[in-house]
Amino acid sequence: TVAMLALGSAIGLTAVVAPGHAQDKKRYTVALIPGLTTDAFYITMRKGAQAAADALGVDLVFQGAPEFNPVVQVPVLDATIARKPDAILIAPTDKTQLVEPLRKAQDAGIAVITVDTFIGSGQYQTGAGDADFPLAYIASDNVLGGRMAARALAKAIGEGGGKVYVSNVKPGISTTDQREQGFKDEMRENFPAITVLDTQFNENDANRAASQLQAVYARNSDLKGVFGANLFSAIGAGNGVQQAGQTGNVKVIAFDAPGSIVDNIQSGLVDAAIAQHPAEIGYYGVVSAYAHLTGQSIPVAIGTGFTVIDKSNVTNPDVAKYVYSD
Ligand code: T6T
Repeated sequence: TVAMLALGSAIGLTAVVAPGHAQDKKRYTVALIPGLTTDAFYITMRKGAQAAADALGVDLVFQGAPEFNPVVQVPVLDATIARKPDAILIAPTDKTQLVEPLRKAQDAGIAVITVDTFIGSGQYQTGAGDADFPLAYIASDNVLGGRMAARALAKAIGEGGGKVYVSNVKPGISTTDQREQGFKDEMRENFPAITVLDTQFNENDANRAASQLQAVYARNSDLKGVFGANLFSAIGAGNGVQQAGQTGNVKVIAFDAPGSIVDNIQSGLVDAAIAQHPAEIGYYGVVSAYAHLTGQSIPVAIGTGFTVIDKSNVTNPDVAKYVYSD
């Protein structure tokens, strides 16, 4: 390099020497902790995260629990903190129960970013409250998603109105709480002829969501529709409608788009699916972590989009690419 610099100045060139060689560059480790491992939504998020990690030369570790539950997620988080990654991307499974466990990561000097779900109010880096310490929140706009589901269900059941309900996971999860809120607000404000019955909570168990559908239908033979507020709620609600022999009669709007959604839309069991863009969430999660670790400032919130999939567009490749990888 010295000889080249000398030669460069001898012939009047300005040598630009990069600070350090590729092999001196620090390799960062980013851990991604999903809500649960066996969920097409998080499997797709992982793919996006891996694509960014490959592009940036980051080591990505994917470690999660088999259920969407803080009781099993917190030990995974503790074990991850003990391995001292440079950053943790996590989908917290509860708005309050993950605050203290995540503070431990922050205290250990690990950069914390939440993906999909948030802790506290989801307003980070404001100096308010005790859960604003994560650096960024990267996710769908779930209130908007709930409103979109309400509009789709209102359209599916037609002008006359009628009874519908939300099949949901459990209270305390930021995403599904916001979807239910957006759904109910939209119905109240814009579709007053539609009655929203009590929410049925299924603990992320599709079988439970299916039996609940049948129980609600048994009590309300005039039930017109159901909004499945996440992947398992929607699959379960759809199965319940099918088992009750009400395919096409009780309309189903699904949040999320696992592979099975294509058949269910084509068969008429599901009217529309609101697909999130989980690969984008994973991709921007890793990019944000890397930017922060290398001294850049990063946006405190990044919103990713939706694609509404229905019979009219399900075979279009520009739409089908948003169906999740199983
Ligand atoms: O809907 C997604 C995710 O956004 C939510 O936070 C939890 O459930 C899913 O993973 C789907 O199962």
